[in-house]
Amino acid sequence: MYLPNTLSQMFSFSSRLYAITDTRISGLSQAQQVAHLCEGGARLIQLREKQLAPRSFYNEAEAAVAEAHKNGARLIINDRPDIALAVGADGVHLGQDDLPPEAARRLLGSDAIIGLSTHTLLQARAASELPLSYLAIGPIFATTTKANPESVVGLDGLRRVRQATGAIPLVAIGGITADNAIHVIGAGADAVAVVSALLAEEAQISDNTRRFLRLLQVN
Ligand code: 3NM
Repeated sequence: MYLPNTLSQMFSFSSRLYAITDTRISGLSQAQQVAHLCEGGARLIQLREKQLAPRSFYNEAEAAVAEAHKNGARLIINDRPDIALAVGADGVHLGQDDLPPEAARRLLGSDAIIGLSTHTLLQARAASELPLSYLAIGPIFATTTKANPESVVGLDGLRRVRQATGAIPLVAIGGITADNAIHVIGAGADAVAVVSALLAEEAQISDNTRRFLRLLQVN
């Protein structure tokens, strides 16, 4: 069964900051990262885990979702709809090679937040037809956080994606810092997804988060 995209499946970015965890960069557990990000005011967080076996990821995700929900934040699981479902997360973020969005939607239901990574105008245009809550485009700028990143999209590329994808909420990712975030929003992103500029120094995670949130209060 193909589920057409509907407005109810879309997602309103009440905050323009979409924080993403990385245990390698932060040196912290998933739940610890979520706690620091929430302390700084983050209310939308993605758990990104590329190394752990599914059982360990499940355990980490269970603790992280409890921490997020205690703080009124929504938690999205990267790559794994099964783990998102099992821990009661708010949704899943899929890559181009993960389960198809239609299948994740069937598993998680119409209220789940489901996002998809895209890296080209063609992929973004195709994604805008799928039952997604948002689509992500990146890398906007060069990044060392992701292994083998695709070609840089740039701000002009982001503008073209914005024009080609209609009303679907658009998240920009890759190389976004406190210095360039406002230009990314100006080029049409509804939110910025950020890893290293939030997490690079453990003692600074909540301050960095506050700084981004202050910067992004654009109307
Ligand atoms: N996905 P940072 S770029 C996880 O292009 C991820 O889809 C990307 O990390 C994509 O904020 C990226 O440290 C890394 O650059 C983002």
